[in-house]
Amino acid sequence: MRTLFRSVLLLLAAALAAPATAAEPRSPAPRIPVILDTDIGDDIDDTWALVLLLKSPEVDLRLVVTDYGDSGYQAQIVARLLQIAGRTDIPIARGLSQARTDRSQEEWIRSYDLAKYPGRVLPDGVRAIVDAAMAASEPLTLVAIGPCPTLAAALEREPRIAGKLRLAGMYGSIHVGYGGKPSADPEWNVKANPAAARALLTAPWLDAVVTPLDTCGLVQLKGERYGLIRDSQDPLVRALIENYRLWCPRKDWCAKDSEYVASKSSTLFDTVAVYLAMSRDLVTLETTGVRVTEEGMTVADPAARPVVWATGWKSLDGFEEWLTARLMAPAARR
Ligand SMILES: [Ca+2]
Repeated sequence: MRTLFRSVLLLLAAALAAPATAAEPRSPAPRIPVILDTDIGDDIDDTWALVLLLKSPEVDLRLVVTDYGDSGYQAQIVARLLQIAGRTDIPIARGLSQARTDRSQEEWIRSYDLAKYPGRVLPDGVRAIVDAAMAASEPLTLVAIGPCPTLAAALEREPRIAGKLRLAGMYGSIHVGYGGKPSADPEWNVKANPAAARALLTAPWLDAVVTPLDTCGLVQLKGERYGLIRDSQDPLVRALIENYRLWCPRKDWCAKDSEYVASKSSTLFDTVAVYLAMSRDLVTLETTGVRVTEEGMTVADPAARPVVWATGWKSLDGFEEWLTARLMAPAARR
């Protein structure tokens, strides 16, 4: 009963967090047009981030670009999730395929035939990014949550896209490393492809806000909040948890703990970039340029182009509550 009561409270919270369109039918809040660039199919947090985008009424998801993976495998995961969400209107673009062997969500798409997907799957992710940015009559928000060779190639092919896009990304480590360690680490998205991260973090975007490990590395749902997500009957959230259950045994640290998936999420790094596309209310910010080293460090450099870094939480608890409420809410409209 307590759980039911809490579900009702969370749904109420989600409703209150939504734009006030019901009260103001003549002037609905404009939605934020978003391009997602994701290395989905490796760490499971990208799947959480995509579901979060699909659950966010503020967002108008215009394009999903797969990056830094086997783009066919990645497109299958995105396609199946969009189909479950009833959002096959959102085009998928295949990024530059990398020779990567990580296919830890493969079981989930093993019998899924991408050729039968009713939506559009564009073969050239670089072109799709350039075309979407240059054709837009308003600034788009680029949610970038993985190593980004496809994005870097798009910037090289058409540098003017930077002037059309706002960046909300998950990159680097400023003061805090993995697991809250009080010194910076080479963060995966940067370390995997430092040249691409350097291109991304120094491009002249309209606006750039990034969650480094300092904030995103601390997000993990546990206890009652996680229990609500784990037990949700919502088709999209069920697909998310199904993916998580299949993914966990493919990661040694998760596989060795038989209670892990039953009791908590993994670290949900990428969900914070999705949040930053909509709001900065729950974080504290620092503005600095960074130098990206070959080892994948992001070192403050006042001479570099400034980026806004979400280096602290005003309320991590508030974020985790918001995230839970969002995932428990019905999927956003088209
Ligand atoms: Ca990612």
